[in-house]
Amino acid sequence: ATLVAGLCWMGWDLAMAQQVSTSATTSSASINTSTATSAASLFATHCASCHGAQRTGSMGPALLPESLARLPATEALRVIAQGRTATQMPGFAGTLSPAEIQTLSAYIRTPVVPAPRWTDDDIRASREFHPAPPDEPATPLWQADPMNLFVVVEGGDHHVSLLDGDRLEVITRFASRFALHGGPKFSPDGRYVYFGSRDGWITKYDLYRLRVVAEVRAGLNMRNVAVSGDGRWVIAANYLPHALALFDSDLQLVHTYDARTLDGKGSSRVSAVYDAAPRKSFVVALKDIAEIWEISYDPQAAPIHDGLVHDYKMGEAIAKPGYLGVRRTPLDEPLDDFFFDQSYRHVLGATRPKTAAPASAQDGKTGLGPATAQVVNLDVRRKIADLPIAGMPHLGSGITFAWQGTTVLASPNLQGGSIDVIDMKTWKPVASIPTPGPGFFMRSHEKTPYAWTDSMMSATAKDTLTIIDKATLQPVATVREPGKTLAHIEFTRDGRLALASVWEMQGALIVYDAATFKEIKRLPMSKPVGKYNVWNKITRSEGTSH
Ligand code: DHE
Repeated sequence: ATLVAGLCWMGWDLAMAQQVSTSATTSSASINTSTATSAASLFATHCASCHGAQRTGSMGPALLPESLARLPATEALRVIAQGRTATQMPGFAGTLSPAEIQTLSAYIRTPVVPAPRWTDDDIRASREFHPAPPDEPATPLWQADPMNLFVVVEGGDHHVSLLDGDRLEVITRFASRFALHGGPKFSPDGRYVYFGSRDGWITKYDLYRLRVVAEVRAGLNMRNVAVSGDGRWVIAANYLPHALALFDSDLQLVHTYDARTLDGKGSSRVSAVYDAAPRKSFVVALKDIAEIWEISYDPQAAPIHDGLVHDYKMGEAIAKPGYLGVRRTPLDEPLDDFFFDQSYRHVLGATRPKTAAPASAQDGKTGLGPATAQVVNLDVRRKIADLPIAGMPHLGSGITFAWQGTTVLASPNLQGGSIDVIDMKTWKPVASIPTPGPGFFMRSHEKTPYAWTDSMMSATAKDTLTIIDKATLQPVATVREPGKTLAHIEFTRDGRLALASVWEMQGALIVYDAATFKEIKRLPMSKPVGKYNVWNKITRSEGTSH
């Protein structure tokens, strides 16, 4: 009963849980029977609600030997005891004894038998499609500027609010899948939005007709989704299985790409996939293989013919050898997180340190090995520069803007309180802007002189947003929500208003005047983790995430 309740709480129905091609039976290869029983019970009590009753992942990652291959045993013990910085993983040192932590650490390295699988057939069987009624008009059910809508993901009770960015009123609010993660992605005309959940669901929602069009489970543990610039393709990056899944715009599976080395011996979690619209391609980072992949959706794509390439044969779907094939660029190390320059010729990527900071060091600079960051040119297909960023850069949240005749990248750092600013011509640092503590997100807009960032990873300054003058690279103001977590900013289409989240269960969206920094309006929301403006997203504004 507890497991069923847990599954339902996680947004799974039982039928769906049974579709997972696995059994919860645990091998006793490395632990004896009675220890296995107590390990399973410890897991069900403390871990299953986030990591899935069958360890196949949900809000937390899958806890299977397959996905923990790169995690040293000592690190697993440390993470269970102390938690993991920059994630939702809490520490259990105060709840569990050292022996229980040892038991859990061994348990998650014990294979689930048979191994969890999520096949193409599982993906296809999971799809639900709700075609439009034949006489449905293609007009919105509401009156508002369709380009100034905001989609607000409310993580507290797993809902999404659709906000009119002019009137600052909620048009509708609907239930989402459990634990959406990453930015939702819009179709090029801004009518449809695609959400991705940590446990693998993609939902296509019609913003005009206010209804779910299609849903599919792309994997068991998913990182993010991307939509092609021509609106024809949707692609999902998975940790489990180690694969990308490519869909048409109505979420019919077209192809899965195994994240494997060319010789087939190594496989990898997929860190993230992004659309590079000007290149008509998807760009893919792999967490365990030192390669970056580019998958062209340009029907005129040049043939792929060097030795590094694995050309996926998709039968009739491949009209030309380069079309929807994988072009591999070898790197020195795998990438966790990356960002494009405005031309999309360069990828700015970071490899996170192998060991995370202890929770107590969140405001400090201790406990971490160095992160490495690099610039890869997608045309010449090699690393062209090292990026001089210390700590734990969060390049995925970076923004670019013009500064003193050049373009700079500004990126938050998950460790230490500063914003790194890099000249994108020379790839050299030009400033390190102090903030009161480490932050996660950064935003600006072409029509505002300021960039806004949070310090949500800081115990003492999580309630403060820092506003930075883009001309002087100096902090000029702060806004605070004392004692609460204040984070994730997005601007209206015209850049006049900045919307920030009070990240609490009884939270709110606060609307600030972007010139005076005065609060204009406050809308109650349930932990509004992120908000996304249709116009800023579909025009790939330099101040927002892509
Ligand atoms: Fe995220 C985006 C990776 C933890 C909230 N996060 C992203 C993206 C990546 C990423 C690759 C870009 C995907 C996209 O938009 O298409 N996130 C990671 C991690 O590796 C990390 C550190 C560890 C993990 O557990 O996955 C991580 N992320 C978190 C959180 O703990 C956050 C704060 C809370 C949560 O809901 O999980 C969180 N991540 C977000 C949000 C975005 C995001 C709100 C979209 C930002 C945007 O403005 O586009």
